[in-house]
Amino acid sequence: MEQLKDFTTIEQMEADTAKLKEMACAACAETWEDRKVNQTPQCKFGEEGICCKICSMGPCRITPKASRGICGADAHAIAGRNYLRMAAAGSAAHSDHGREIAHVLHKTSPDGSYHIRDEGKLLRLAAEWGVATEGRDIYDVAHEVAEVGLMEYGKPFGTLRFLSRATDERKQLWEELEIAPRAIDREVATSMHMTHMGNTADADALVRQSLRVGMADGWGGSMMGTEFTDILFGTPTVRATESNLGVLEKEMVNIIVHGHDPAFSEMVVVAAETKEMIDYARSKGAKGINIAGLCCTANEVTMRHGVRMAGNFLQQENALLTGAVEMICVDVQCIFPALGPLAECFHTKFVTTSPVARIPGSIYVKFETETAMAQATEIVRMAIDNYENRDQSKIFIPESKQGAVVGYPCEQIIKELDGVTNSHVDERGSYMPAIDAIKSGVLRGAVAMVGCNNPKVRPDYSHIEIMKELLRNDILIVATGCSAQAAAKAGLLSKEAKFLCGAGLRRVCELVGIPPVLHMGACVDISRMMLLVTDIAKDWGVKVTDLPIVGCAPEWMSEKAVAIANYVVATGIDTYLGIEPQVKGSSQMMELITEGTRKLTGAGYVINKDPHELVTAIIAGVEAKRAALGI
Ligand code: BF8
Ligand code: SF4
Repeated sequence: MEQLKDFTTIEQMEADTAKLKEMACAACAETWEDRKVNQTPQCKFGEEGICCKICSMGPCRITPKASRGICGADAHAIAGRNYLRMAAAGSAAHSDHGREIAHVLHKTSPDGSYHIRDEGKLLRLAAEWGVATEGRDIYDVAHEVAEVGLMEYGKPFGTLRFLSRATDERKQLWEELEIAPRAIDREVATSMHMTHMGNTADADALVRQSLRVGMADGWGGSMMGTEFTDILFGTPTVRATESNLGVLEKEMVNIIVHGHDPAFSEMVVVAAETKEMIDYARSKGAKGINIAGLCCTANEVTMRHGVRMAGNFLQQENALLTGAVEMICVDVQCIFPALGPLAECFHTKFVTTSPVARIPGSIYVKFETETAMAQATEIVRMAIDNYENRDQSKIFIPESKQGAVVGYPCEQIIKELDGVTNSHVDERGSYMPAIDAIKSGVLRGAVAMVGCNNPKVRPDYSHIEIMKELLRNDILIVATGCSAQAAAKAGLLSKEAKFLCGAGLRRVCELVGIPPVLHMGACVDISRMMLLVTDIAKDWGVKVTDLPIVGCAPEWMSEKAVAIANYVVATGIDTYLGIEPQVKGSSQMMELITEGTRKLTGAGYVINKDPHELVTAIIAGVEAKRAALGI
């Protein structure tokens, strides 16, 4: 008899947090919940995007009696410039992460810390970029591919190479709109230039540049980050893992890797698996070493090693509050500076590794590619040495955890589909089985669930509620980032989640042998989603904008999310947001990001703070696309 699995509910997750909060009070520690109270009410001008401090004549704020800043900039110019700066910062962050990975690829060698794991992918990319491979050493090819990739950041002429992967319709449109991104750094610099005092004050032009700088990320830096990470550490394949704080082990040395760039965490994982380190941990009275991940670093290492996920963004403090973490080792992005003072309330060692993310209260170990493995081993040793400093009275590890199946990049999705129908038509394979399922109505469509969680709303609630409703309505989900981890915590990445699905989606899951929410990776891997949608459109023979496929970021918070939302919309995919972009003080900006871009790219934002209303809008949007296709 089939049984409904015991899925962790949001209430159970909140009960765990409440108990951990008690531990925090006992340890005199402060968490984001306390700081949120201190920050309430939040600044209205900031919230509406109508505070400007880009020159020292300001700050200027738009009010009923002051409709312009001192220079004459109005609400539309101010909100538009702030918005573009967010997109530019987000693009810069993702793309700089991609650049770091390119440098690691450039340093690979047979006897170094970093090797080529996916030769096939490297050779395919070399062919795509016209890099000679015949009779050459694979490492020579890798170094040249890395150099060509690095040139994408600063080349003086032309547009980005990866744009050639898009549909002809998109390529032509981007050229016509003059939003095809040139060199990645150039789009970031141009955005900063445009928003300097005394430059663009026209909201429409600012939104167009937001699309362009966003695409420099999605079809540039992020895509490169994804491709090069696959080449270095292997293209992910399906793996079983677990998620939530219950993955921390009472009798093992717990090391958490947190951030985004997997170059160093990969080494930490490898070092922790060596006999030398395991023996050392045992000699200190631990049963072994337990590596767990947070945020997108977790997504990266879970897809390639099955490393378990301790949780997503707003769970980073909770992890330390368990009192059972010997070390939290971070790289870049989404790291609370609060971890410094918080770690001091416990025995936890807080290690920062990147000059890009220096944080007071941490031990700084500057990660170098040449010495990565030796440094990782030292760090693991430091964590083991810290095991004996645990204060047993401060330990509480919640039991909640769920099984998850992860690792569905495009290659894996194709492989699963091929397994069902043998539809392999060319080197890439075909999405026709999925397309047929959508055409017949067995699947109504697909939604890409992405993005952070955010204290502005009940954390994870919107992600989970929206996903469950989509599954009930036979809508397949692909997920990345903290959204994928919210799904994992709620059991939605398990194959048993098919019991939450409508009859059609459940049948597909059973036939193909997949969970109904497919984990595609970290936030840089939203670039995988762009290629997935592009290739589905090509196989189907329709435009991207015609597909019953949309994106949703119900709890987004970061500037990276603004960059992402812009490239998703530029790619022709409607994007449903549960948090309002900070432009409400400008009627023009609100119109431009919802309806204005629709006239340009065929897609725009739909914004609704109520998750139930938002999912109703998503389903209506998917059904409207179906109706327009006549299916
Ligand atoms: O890059 S979803 S909170 S962890 S920004 Fe950060 Fe947001 Fe999480 Fe990954 Ni993406
Ligand atoms: Fe004020 Fe204009 Fe300076 Fe902004 S750029 S701070 S609106 S004077």
